[in-house]
Amino acid sequence: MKRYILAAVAAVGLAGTGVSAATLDGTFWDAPANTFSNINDAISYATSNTADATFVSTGIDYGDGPGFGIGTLGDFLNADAGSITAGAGSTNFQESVLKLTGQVALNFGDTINVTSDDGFRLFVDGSVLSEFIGLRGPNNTSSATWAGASGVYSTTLWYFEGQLTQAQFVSNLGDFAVAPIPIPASALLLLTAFGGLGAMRRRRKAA
Ligand SMILES: [Ca+2]
Ligand SMILES: [Ca+2]
Repeated sequence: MKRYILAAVAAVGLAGTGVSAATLDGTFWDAPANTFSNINDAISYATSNTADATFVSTGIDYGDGPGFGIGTLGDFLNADAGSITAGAGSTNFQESVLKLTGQVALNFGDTINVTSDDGFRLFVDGSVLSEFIGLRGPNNTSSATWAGASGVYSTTLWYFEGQLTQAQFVSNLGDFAVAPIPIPASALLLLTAFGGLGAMRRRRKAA
C-alpha cells in the first residue's frame, strides 16, 4: 500500500517537472517580396512553407523600437531574441509571418489587445476572436472581449509584416498564458493514480 502511494506521489512529481514557464511558442517564416498584403495570404504562405526559425515568447512587445524600423527577426523580438533557433532560411523581417501558440487562462470579460503593423488573426479555442486583415501603420490597436466561460483555452495568434516600411507587434495575450499542465491536471493525475490503486486492490481481492 505504502509503495503504491509513493508511486502516485512520484507520478505527480514528474508532472510537476513537465510544467514549463507560462510562455507561448513562436514560429517565423520569411517570405519573398510582394508575396502577401493580408493575413489570409500570409497564413496560407506559412502553412505551405517550411518555417525559418522558432523562438519562445515571454511577452509580446515586439518591433516597438525607434521608428518601428525593420531589420532581422532578432531586432524585432527585443527581449526574446536570445531564444531564436534559426534554420537554414533567412531571418530578414521584411515581409514575414509570425505564429504564436499556447494556452491561456481567460475569465469572462477579459480584454485582449493587439497593436500591430501589419495585420493579425487571434484564435481562442479554435475560433477567431479578433483580427485585422490588411496593412496598417504602427500604434493601431484592435481589442476584443472574451465572452465565453472562464477557463483554460488553446490559442493561436498569427501576425504578418507586409510591404510597408515599419513593423510592430504588441499584445497582452502573453499575460494570460498558462503552463501546458496546470495544477488541476496534476491533481487529476493524483486522483487517477489512486483510482488505479483501488482497481489494483479490487483485482487482487478477486484473484
Ligand atoms: Ca521577406
Ligand atoms: Ca509593415
